[in-house]
Amino acid sequence: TDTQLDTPGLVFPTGFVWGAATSAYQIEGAVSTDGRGRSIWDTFVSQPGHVVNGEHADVAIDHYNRYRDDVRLMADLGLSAYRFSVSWPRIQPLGSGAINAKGLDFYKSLVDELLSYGIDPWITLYHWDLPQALEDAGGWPSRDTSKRFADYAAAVHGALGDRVKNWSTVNEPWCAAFLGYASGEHAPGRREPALAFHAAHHLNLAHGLAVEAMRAQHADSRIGGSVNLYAVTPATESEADQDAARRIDGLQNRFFLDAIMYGRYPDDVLADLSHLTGPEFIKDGDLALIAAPLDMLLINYYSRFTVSGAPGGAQSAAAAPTDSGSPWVGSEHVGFVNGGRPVTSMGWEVDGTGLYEVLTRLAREYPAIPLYISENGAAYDDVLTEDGAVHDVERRAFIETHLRVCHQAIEGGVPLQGYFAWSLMDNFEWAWGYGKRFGLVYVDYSAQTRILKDSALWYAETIRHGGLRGPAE
Ligand code: PNW
Repeated sequence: TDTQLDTPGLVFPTGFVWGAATSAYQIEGAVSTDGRGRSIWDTFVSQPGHVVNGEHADVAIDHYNRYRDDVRLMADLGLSAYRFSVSWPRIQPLGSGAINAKGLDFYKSLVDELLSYGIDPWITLYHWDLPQALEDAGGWPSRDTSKRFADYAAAVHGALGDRVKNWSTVNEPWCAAFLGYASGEHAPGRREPALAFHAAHHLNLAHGLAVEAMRAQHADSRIGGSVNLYAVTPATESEADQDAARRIDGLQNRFFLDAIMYGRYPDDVLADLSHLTGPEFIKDGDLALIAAPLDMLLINYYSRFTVSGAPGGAQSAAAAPTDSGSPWVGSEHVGFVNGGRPVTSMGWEVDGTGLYEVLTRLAREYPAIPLYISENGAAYDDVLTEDGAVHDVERRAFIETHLRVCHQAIEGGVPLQGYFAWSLMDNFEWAWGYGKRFGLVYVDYSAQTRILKDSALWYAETIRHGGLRGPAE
């Protein structure tokens, strides 16, 4: 029987986007095929100590060769949209200049395949695979990289903008800047806190310049940026803990949101960072460019941070698997404490109410703009049973909990218009390698076979029904 009829509140609005997401380096493999250049991740994984077990993504899940089968899987799940990223070094092997037609052809074929099944392609232009040649020229701490990104964005958008409506510029500038250039747990693995701040600004500038370049081409495109937001709570009401929460919220959330939404950096965050570097790298006019009007905001949500100003807390909320510094530039003393919630196999606390806080805060403090959850999901230690199933009850519960929160937020007036699960398939989880599985689809990494986990079957049913059927288990 259809329990949906008994719980009418759980049907999502017509037109709600049901999606799943991936990124190029995490799934494609084929790193030397069809003229692809090297990215900072190719370099980073080749150096010892950066990735658990020395793993790399030369083959990953071979999506470059198996994309037709993978799109058929998406169709089987009934996805209305698929969010993927374009690999910059496939399009411009050295990060600038002539376009590599074969690289572009891959994404044209992928888009055609998606459209043939009625699946809406959502392109992310930058998901961390900077061409190595641009890193050699200074990387994101160099202002020139922002301009190179705008050229690249214009090239991809010019070629695909007639068939792809939804575009996102930079995925999670916080990670690209502070994990890449401060803690060094992500490529390019540099530990230069002041330059990480410069990188963050240039990633914002790259976003703004790319929006401007794309607007001049296809007027009907919908363009947004992707930010990873956290709910942040002080461990206690003490002044020190509240100051710690202000700092982490400032660097993680407000620094990026205030810039792209309002064209300003928060004064308190600038003060937290002022001992590191002078402000000259932020030029007049930059923030106006960064605040180029957007059609939507894409939010990646995973967890809540509970923070303490007392020394002696854990060094990093992200709990990097490799030797690394702190990503919390200017606030290295802040401690991350256990909030007492169940954790995923990343050690990240599961907290749906944090997503509610993030969504309602956006609706309250930032201009009314359509919102999408562009990533939400969890890694668990999946077990493939002898009969070829994966009973990932925890992942299913995780997604269900967060979808309930989405629904509640929509009922409360939050303009949330879609949800993308991270990830469609198990894949290369950056510094953690293949040990952390986020997929709705299980991947056998030696045979390259794909198996729908129980969570995928459940998600497909949810999509078919346009919402959740019964009360949470
Ligand atoms: C996001 N942190 O990464 C990315 O967009 C995905 O590519 C990734 O696979 C997914 O989340 C799961 O990790 C993050 O340390 C990586 O706070 C690290 C952090 C946050 C997000």
